[in-house]
Amino acid sequence: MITTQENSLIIVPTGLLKVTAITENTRKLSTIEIKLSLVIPTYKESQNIPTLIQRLTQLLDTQIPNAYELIIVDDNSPDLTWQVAQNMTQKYPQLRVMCRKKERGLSTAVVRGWQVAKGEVLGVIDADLQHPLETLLKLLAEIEKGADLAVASRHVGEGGVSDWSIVRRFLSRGAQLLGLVILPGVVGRVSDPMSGYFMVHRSAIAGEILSPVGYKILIEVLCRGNIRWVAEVGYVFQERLGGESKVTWKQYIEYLQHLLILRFAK
Ligand SMILES: Nc1nc2c(ncn2[C@@H]2O[C@H](COP(=O)(O)OP(=O)(O)O)[C@@H](O)[C@H]2O)c(=O)[nH]1
Ligand SMILES: [Mg+2]
Repeated sequence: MITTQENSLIIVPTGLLKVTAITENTRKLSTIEIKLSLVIPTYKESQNIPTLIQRLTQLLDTQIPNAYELIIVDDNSPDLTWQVAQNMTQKYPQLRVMCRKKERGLSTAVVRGWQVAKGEVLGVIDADLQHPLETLLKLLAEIEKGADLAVASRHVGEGGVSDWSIVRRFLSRGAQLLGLVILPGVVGRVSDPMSGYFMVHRSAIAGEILSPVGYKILIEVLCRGNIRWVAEVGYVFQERLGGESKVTWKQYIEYLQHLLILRFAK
């Protein structure tokens, strides 16, 4: 049985992972202009959603009131993350929720979210509060200055990681190095190609068929998008608020696969 609550979820786009341009017609038809569409991919993040949404809206309401939307794309999490989010939509009308049942994976979730987005600026942020929210304003400022892509980086300026083990630091840098060897012209354009925290101008990816594998949506955007100007903003990667990381060895294998697919696509 489909409940009314499920009915008000966003319909999941199907077919190619392609973001469309905003036409003059759609612009004229929409009553309010959305500047920023921020996608939050989730899997088993129910503990973090209330704090995340409350803090995000508090921040964005002071800066760009009524000009943003938050799009949760959940992969039918067994802890009912989508439902926790859906229950908040009355209080937070700028919050929209998608629950995917047929597709899985972080990167495709992000693109599916962008496909239903209304904004000119498309962003992504983790749900676990590891990405400091204030950085959003700096990223948006870079896009407004004219950047096609603004990446939050752990390796520029004040950036860093809070208290990562040696093993985790090694794996992260190793993955970056591997990327530099396989796809130097793409991975070498940013100091933190592993970042999952960035904004891209819709026009830079509109019409491109994206086919990301695994976790690293930024590499897909850098490679297939029409990115001329890249800006970077330093940030310190925080500890998770609640729940746990979904990263396993599978994501490292998928990363390698993704790099190779892009290498031969070029
Ligand atoms: N929709 C969706 N989201 C995911 C998936 N895997 C991870 N996420 C979300 O992506 C973000 C980053 O994942 P996380 O496990 O915290 O990665 P880490 O920060 O690198 O340890 C979080 O908001 C996760 O809930 C997935 O398969 N599908
Ligand atoms: Mg995380």
